[in-house]
Amino acid sequence: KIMKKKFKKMLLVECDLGGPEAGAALGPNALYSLLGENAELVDVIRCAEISDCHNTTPQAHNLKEINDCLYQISQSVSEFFKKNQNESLGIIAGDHSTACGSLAGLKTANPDARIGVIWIDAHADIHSPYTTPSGNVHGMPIAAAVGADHKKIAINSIDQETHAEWEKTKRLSQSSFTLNDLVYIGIRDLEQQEQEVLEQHNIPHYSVSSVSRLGGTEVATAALKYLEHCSSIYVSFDIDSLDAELVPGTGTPVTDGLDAFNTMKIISTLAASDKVKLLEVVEINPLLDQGNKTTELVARILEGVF
Ligand code: 4U7
Ligand code: MN
Ligand code: MN
Ligand code: MN
Repeated sequence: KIMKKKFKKMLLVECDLGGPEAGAALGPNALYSLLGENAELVDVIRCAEISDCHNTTPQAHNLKEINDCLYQISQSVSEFFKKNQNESLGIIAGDHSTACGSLAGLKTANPDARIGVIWIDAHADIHSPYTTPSGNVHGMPIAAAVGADHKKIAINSIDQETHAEWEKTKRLSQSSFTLNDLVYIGIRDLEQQEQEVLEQHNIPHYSVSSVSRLGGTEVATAALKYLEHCSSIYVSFDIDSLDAELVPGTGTPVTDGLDAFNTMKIISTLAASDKVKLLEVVEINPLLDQGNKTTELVARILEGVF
């Protein structure tokens, strides 16, 4: 059976500065090495190592170095889309903090595009330094991408350096989309502040139980329909959307997650849409894995598209 894979061209982003521990920076290479020889490497971006960071930003750990990485990602992604107008790009990244850089790149290449976002995750990733309980930037990429602060519902006060770096993050992130053009799939571990933002903006969400009830194909089709008015679509696949038992090799596993079959259906249905230009896979941590269990499962889920 000869099948042309949609996301044949790949960008690797080796970063683990946004998560609670080191190791996610090794995820991209681990997954890439399981893909067939059809995969074509566009670029590899290496973030600073955790041990080299001074971490002077307590409400957003390592944000200075993460900003350097976001800049490089944005450059690389926009260059790709400027050169390859009608093509699609697959990204394998480390922790999820880098996703706003990918979105910024897509936006920069096509400033007039209305970008829709499908976020498959156990988490909503919509914290800002003002609301984060952990200071981990992988919980903040959506807030960064839309330029939101949630100051009114703050639980943290921000020191000067965190403030300055966060302003830079938002600037780099370009306000690449708006919360009217966001759909979540699989979220189930949210803080109250995140819940409030979701309610306030009426952001639609397909729960794990709705995925089991309706099936992955139906849910993906409904998500695409919701974003009908968008001209291009970005998909973020955080592997912790899958059930914790299936993915021991991730930093923030959550029980009662998606099953592999429906997740594969979701991904392949989304990939079949011409509007889906960018699919990003994140949060594999080989140092936490049982053997190669997590990476192998993710490779199987992505088999038809990567
Ligand atoms: B991921 C968390 F508090 N919300 O902000 C936080 F539960 O990219 C988790 O989705 C964030 O894996 C998880 O630290 C970020 C926590
Ligand atoms: Mn997550
Ligand atoms: Mn995430
Ligand atoms: Mn995680």
